[in-house]
Amino acid sequence: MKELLNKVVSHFDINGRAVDIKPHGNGLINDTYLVATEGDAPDYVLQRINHAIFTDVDTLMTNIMAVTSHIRAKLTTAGETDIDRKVLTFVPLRGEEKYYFHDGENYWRMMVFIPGSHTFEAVNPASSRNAGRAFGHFQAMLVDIDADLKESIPDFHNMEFRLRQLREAVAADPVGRVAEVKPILDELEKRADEMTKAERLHREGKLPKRICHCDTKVNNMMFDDEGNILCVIDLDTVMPSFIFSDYGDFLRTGANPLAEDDPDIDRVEFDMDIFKAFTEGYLSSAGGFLTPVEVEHLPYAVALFPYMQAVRFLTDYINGDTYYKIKYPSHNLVRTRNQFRLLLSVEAHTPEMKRFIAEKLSELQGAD
Ligand code: GN1
Ligand code: MG
Repeated sequence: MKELLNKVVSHFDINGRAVDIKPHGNGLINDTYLVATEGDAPDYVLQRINHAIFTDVDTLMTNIMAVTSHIRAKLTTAGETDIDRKVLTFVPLRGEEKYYFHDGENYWRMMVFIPGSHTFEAVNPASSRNAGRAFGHFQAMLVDIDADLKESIPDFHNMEFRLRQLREAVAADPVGRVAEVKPILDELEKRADEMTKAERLHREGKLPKRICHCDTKVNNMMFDDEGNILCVIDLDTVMPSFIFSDYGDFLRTGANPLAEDDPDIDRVEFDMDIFKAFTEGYLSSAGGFLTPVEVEHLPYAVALFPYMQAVRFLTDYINGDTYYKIKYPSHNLVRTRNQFRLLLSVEAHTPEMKRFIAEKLSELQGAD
């Protein structure tokens, strides 16, 4: 493995000589390594792109390069400092304007490691407010991008599609797990109509797609030593989607005091302080471009992501764990139960969320 990693690194146009390569981070999809270099040269992050999931690596890297260069230009125009820590820098291959390497079997890419940056698995109200502002800002900067971004995973956050996949898995029942999960399946089915609302609104021309990050879980964000957000990472899923993707998926992880796979689900409780702080931050930077329909459906987005994730984890469990990395046989079922419990808590807090958003909006409008 070491030899392969060294060989892969040698194809990229990095500064300095790589002296150490070790596994890095907690992603469920790609394999990530930290590449330390000699002397003053920057360190790098090397990733093997999961080609079974991202089947069109060229589209994916084209999206990422379009988005990062657009953001870089925006930050420059706005007179920001320290830009190299606020947007990812990808490394080209030696002698080629190409940003990924195919070794015949696997696809790889490299980016500059941002010094003094950290990821976290949990947030507090202050860092959530920063995160809200950062994701609102991320979407706002991309509102006017004129590159034609494609979906790197078709129908990625399409709830109708995710339910179809679940129903196909149930019908096939390839490893005989359906009987065991019947009660939770029924609960999910009960909510199917309500949860597919976004697709209907879109078909009726009432809800736009915009460029979103689509994987805004807490550990996909880089913070500096003071707890300020530097930038968002894990850009594979940047694509056109409903703004709900980024708003809802952050709260799915940020406002759950437990990890998404913690089996102690009686302790799952949607954290309203995190919700309030994140929403305030988000509205402060995204409020300017959001339409009334988008704002009205923010509480729907908060429920949609635990629901969608429960559907996706359960589908993978029924299919015999072919998508997410697992550590033990019932891992995907434990994740499903955790996410479903979170959904119940979100449902209980929905009236309070609606009141809070209405209040914030009237404050924002009053401030105009
Ligand atoms: C995956 O790659 P990672 O671990 O950040 C997944 C997300 C899920 C998440 C659940 C491409 O994200 O959609 O929300 O796991 N990414 C893909 O933890 O499926
Ligand atoms: Mg990640």
